[in-house]
Amino acid sequence: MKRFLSLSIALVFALPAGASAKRLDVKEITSNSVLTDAEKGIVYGADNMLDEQVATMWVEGEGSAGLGKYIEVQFDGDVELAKIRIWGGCFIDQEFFERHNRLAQIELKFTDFTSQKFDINDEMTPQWLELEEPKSVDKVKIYLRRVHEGNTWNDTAISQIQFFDKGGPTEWIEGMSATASSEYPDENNAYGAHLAVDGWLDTHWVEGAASGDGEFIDVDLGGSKSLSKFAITTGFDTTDGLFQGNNRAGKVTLAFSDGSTQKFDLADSRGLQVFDLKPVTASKVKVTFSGIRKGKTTDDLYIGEVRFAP
Ligand SMILES: [Ca+2]
Ligand SMILES: [Ca+2]
Repeated sequence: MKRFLSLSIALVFALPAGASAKRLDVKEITSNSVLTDAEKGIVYGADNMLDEQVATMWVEGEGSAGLGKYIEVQFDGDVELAKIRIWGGCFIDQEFFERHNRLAQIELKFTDFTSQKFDINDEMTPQWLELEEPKSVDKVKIYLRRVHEGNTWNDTAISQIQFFDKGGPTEWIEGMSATASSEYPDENNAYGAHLAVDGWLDTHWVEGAASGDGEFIDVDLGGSKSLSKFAITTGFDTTDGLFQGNNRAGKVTLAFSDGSTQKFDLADSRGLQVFDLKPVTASKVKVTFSGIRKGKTTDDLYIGEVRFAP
């Protein structure tokens, strides 16, 4: 069996206590410097910072580290910007993180001509940057000021960026952990159950039994939580071809730790599918898959993300 995904990701996100803010919608994100790999046909554009994929990133296109270049973020109207969470490097794995430049300092410039600088630690974890006080803005420019130098390439990467206001509920519960009925064996643990709750759409749990029918993921919510929404991606949904090539789930059953269950039919499509839950309070959820739709090339079920919202 051929495996296409070579990411060996063992990210455990250290999620700080600041995770209780509402995410702000970005209308457009651009940069005045973008790396293009003409040979491979890859553009490391700024929108790669919004796609929730760990394997895609913005990279500045200068021969240098890109200091002085900027990213421009246009929000969907006026927002109260209070916090930024940034993955300021290449987050594919620790080796690639160290080979590229990582952010050491950025400067935010606002349309009222004020600005604020932020120092960023050289750690492979998303970092929270808090404004001195929340600011009403419709756009912001983010300038590269200093980097931690890569040991191989003088290229500065940002894998993901998110913007938040001060209050409001978290969109999805973070800091969940997971185990599974089986895992596709891999020495780098590249298909483990933790990859179904890591926040990245392009990392997947893959079962290690037969077709995936009756296989399950046990999700630990990290404490008793009131739940109102459930979301899931099914299949190897990075591309249409990979999606068709591998098994997808057609049905999912959620068994909550309070003893109740809820069932959902899944569309046979790529991307996040979001469902309203009948209100339920639980600390754990067993997520069981059935109604398997068979792939053209392998008989393995892929699940990219399982999410719950308060
Ligand atoms: Ca990305
Ligand atoms: Ca994932």
